Amino acid sequence: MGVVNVTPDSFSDGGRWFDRDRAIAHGLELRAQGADLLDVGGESTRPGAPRVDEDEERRRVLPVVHALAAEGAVVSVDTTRPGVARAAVEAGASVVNDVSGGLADAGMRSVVAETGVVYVAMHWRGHADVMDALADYDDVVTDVRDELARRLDELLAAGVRLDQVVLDPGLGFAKPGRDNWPLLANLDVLAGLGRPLLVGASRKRFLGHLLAGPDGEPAPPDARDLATAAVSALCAAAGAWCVRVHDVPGSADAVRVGAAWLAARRDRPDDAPHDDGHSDGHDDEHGDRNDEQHDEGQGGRRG
Ligand code: PMM
Repeated sequence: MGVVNVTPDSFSDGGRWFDRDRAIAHGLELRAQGADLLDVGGESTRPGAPRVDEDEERRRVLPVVHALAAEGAVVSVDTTRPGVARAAVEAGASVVNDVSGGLADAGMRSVVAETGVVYVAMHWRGHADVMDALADYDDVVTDVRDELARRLDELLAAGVRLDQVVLDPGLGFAKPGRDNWPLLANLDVLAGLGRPLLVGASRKRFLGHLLAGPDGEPAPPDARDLATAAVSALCAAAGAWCVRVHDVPGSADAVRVGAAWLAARRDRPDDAPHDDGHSDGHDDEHGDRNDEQHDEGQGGRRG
């Protein structure tokens, strides 16, 4: 999933695609680079960001959704507002990406049920202006899992079909740096809820802190793309359905690596003999395996 932020103030790409025509061109470029999905958003969710007026959000996203869908792109709308979601679906979006998982406005659930679109329900505890104060967990992995399970129950109770729902741990949302790694390292616990997972690690603060220089200053957002790609590979190897990223080429390749890794694990029969660490001396066999790998690799999932 490639990110198209039609905002003047996102932390990750602050205003670069705020102009409508540039946003559309950027979306098409991300698709050409390998994005299967384009996520169009008109409201920044960076910590502390103020809310955008609904009319302004519509003005930002709807023309971009319409133009990208008209070009044949699969478009997702990143919004917490049911009215914006419905209008975006009418303009051609086939996925609604709601960072609040239906909590910001419960009316979102009926829009999702009525339109039948794919719905990404992210783990969320409050809007950007207050979320940093809501980061209190007993155990972040089980707490996020349990809260996502409640979101799922609420959606089903509102008439949403189970197969419409994708779940997302909401990295960086009411989660300081230390809380993001256990979620990434335990995606299997979230996958236990039985729904596909979307992961949005791209350029986030916790990667900036990880990559801090000797002076302790976090790496800036545009220096976090290689680390983002590493996370994308690991997510794909863990079976994630989608990664949401700003830099598509790196993550598109990374996701292919992770998907090939996962496929190789799944292909191995349970009763295969364990490697005892000794070579059998058949070097040709290794050569054959490498050739197979070079021929394969088109079927992997994309970033
Ligand atoms: N992160 C951001 C915005 N939308 N949507 C989902 N589903 N998951 C995320 O992690 C997520 C999101 C914030 O990043 P941005 O400001 O760079 O778009």
